[in-house]
Amino acid sequence: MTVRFPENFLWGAATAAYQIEGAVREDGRGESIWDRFAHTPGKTYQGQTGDVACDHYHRWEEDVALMRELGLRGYRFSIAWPRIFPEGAGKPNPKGVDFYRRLVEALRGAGITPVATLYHWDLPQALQDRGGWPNRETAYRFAEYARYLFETLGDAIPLWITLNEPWCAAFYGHLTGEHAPGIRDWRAALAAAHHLLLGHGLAVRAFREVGVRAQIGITLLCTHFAPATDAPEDRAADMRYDGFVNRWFLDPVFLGTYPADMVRLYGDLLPPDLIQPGDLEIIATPVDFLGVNYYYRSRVAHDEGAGPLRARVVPPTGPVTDMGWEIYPQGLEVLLCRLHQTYGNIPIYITESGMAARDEVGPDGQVHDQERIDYLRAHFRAAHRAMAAGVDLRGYFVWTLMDNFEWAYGYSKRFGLVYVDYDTQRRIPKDSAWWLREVIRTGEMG
Ligand code: IFM
Repeated sequence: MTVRFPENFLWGAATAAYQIEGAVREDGRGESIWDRFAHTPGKTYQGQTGDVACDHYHRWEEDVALMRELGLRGYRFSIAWPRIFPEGAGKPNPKGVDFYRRLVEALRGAGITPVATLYHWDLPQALQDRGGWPNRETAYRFAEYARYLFETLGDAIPLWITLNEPWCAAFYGHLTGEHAPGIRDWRAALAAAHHLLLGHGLAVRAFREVGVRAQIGITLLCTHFAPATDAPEDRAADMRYDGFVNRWFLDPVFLGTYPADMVRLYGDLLPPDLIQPGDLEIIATPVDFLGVNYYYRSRVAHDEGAGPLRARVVPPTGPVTDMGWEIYPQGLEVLLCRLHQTYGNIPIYITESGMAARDEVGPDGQVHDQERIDYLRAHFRAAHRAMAAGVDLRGYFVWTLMDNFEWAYGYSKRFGLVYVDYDTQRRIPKDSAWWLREVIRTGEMG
């Protein structure tokens, strides 16, 4: 059955600064926690770093031309805080701002809507040295950085996103330690999560105060959880995991409260002075839209020995991507409908969705990634069903424009619509990129 998307649906692709830009020591950029982390032995696959990545900092014109050729209507990128404030605060670096100004102008000239994320995990190392996100002060530095960008680039960018996946920044960064800054401590992780949210709320307030003629939202990792079995203890474990990943961020932003069941569960891990009077009002400052990053389903089982959550994710039963993530498109539909029912009729963009595959350049010089086409088609259909059920979905950004630095996995995972040959930096659009171009051009999909 052919499905049709609205004329003004914002189809695009997404990237993040540290994953594509390279040029980490150029034009006054300061060190970020990811520079420090990736250069620490044992932290990333084969010690790989974002030093060069896709060399986008030098090739951005070619990349914008490519996006235009692929018919993208929107491009979601992130701004590297240490390019703007090399020391995290203080004197801004004009060369950093100029880079993004040129990029935004070129995108607009190519008819592509720029969508900017202010924080996609590259905290200036100077702020980490003062305690990083577990330190409340970082939220205020973030709001200052955000305000400066609103004042300089505000109206040129129609859609602003404060944070990308604060769950990952807080818990991969401060609980499991698999991401920068590599800390392993529940209290630090929960403090980081709260201060990320506080920084988000302060930034939204700054946006309104500056009077930017644009919209602002937040991007959250939204996972579809399901109990591993029908047993009551697995169902309860599923609820806890959902509280841990989804509700801990959605509830404060949209309801102005932390979920009571999780507050009880965390108990002493939340020190009494962490959530200060007035914080939740700031965090719940109304946003214009929600950005949803959806990748997979996770099935959850009760596990008494699994820390405060007493729950663990069990191995998937269905087909998986090269990340081992279960391919479960119907989860996107369920999730979107649930967001709509629980949090109201908020406009939503899918700000990331996509898959890693073992892509290779074939003898014909092309990359035939049929499995990615199948993945995208199934997820677009799920999104379309949610729209038919009343969800105000405004756009869909595929993760990611081109293969890039997949954090701790280095360059070993390829998520791109465009293949990158890292030796030559040659870009080769995969079959999925040409397929997506047709979907965008026709507005429909069979
Ligand atoms: O590459 C990441 C991205 O930076 C954030 N969301 C998930 C993607 C795939 O892991």
